[in-house]
Amino acid sequence: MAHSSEGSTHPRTAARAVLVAVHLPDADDLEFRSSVEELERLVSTLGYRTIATITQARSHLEAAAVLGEGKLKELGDLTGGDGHIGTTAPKRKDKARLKREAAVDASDDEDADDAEDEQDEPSSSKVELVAVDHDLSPSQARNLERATGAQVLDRTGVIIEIFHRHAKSREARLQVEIARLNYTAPRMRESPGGKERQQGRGAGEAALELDRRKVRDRVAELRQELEAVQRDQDVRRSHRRQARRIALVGYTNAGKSSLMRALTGSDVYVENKLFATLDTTVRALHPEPKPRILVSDTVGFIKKLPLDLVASFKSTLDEALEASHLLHIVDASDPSWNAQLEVTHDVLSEIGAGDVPATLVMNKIDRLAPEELARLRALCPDAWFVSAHDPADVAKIRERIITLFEATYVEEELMVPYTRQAVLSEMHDSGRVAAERYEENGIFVTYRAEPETIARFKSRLSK
Ligand SMILES: Nc1nc2c(ncn2[C@@H]2O[C@H](COP(=O)(O)OP(=O)(O)OP(=O)(O)O)[C@@H](O)[C@H]2O)c(=O)[nH]1
Ligand SMILES: [Mg+2]
Repeated sequence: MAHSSEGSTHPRTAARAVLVAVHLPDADDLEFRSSVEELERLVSTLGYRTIATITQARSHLEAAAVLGEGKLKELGDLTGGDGHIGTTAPKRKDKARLKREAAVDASDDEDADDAEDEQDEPSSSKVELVAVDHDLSPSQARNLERATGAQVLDRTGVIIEIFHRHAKSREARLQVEIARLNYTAPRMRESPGGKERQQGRGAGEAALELDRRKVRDRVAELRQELEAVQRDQDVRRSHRRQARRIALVGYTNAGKSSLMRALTGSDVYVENKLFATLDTTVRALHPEPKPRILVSDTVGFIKKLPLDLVASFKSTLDEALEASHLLHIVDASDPSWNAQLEVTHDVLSEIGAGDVPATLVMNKIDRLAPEELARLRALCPDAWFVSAHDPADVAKIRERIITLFEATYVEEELMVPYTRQAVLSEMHDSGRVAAERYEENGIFVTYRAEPETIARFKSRLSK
């Protein structure tokens, strides 16, 4: 698969993680594998090296511990936990009983052993993170923590943690902090270390309630701060509203920032990791056409993007909403590009950008075999096929972007009096001056621009 080797780029000394995934009947094989692989990349973005993946085919997610008893024990062996979800340590088992359990695990249909488990580490290594490729209830997470002795995060938790570590702008930081507190509040528990035992259970619960209230107050405080920041942003944005702009949107790692770099000559951050970009960047298309066109690079989407984060990133993505056109970037070399395309469509409709005109850009074609490229071209005849790494392709995209805007142009002749030559120079910046005729009363300009732009100049010149 396209990214299979990229998740383990960490040195052997990096903190270790074990992945847990349940293969539910509604997921096909490719879906399941790419989801696990994506989780590995997410965990890698957090700085962990995945040493093993525990997978299990089941008909549903078991309420208490996600995994069946045998798999849970296997997980415990890997992490150094006892593999039990009870609060007390299990009784020492005799060999015969262990054998019996192993047999039950292997023969049980529901908990069918999956041959996919990969292990490249002795079981004694300390594992710091167990990442589960499903949403966990707070009690499931707690149970798994008990069984493994490691920190347990579900997909949402991993994604929030990445956003938390990497968000840079004030707005993004506030938004992530809110999402993070909302995620952790229900997962808070009475502080460990026997506080309850000393003070009695009631006191522990009261302390927990107090902590939760503090979290709620903090969230309210952060929301107020966020509103203030957003008011500021809106003022700044309204200055840009006139500008012609496109937004690069798409699945994480599709190559949005690479295209942004190439199209604008800027040095935005590009990296082969998920969620390299968390803030929107706006730059002018370069070399600059007249009028100039602004390009926004946006945060990438991912499947099961926590709703809370979609909501909180809505304002970051509002940039995309303001664009007159979206370039929907797809990593054509990823076997699950189609599913990724769906996810982006869904999130765009969720944030109300479903109707913004969009062009599909199939990126990374340098990684495709000629037959595969031909197949995709036939499948998506209207898409632009490019490699962000190929300057000729980038030049082609630039021309096409300009054409996109000029398609909405209309032509009209305007008369600019000799005393208003400043207006003429503004007209040059906002559209195309096709011809100029110097007459007695002024300059007759054959002008091509957007209808609103023409109307604006006409009204100014009539005053
Ligand atoms: N081979 C190849 N690699 C590409 C191409 N475009 C981007 N990449 C690589 O893909 C990886 C991700 O690129 P980015 O531009 O950071 O992707 P992004 O869509 O901005 O990702 P996020 O910010 O995480 O959402 C980087 O390693 C790029 O070098 C391409 O056309 N061909
Ligand atoms: Mg990016």
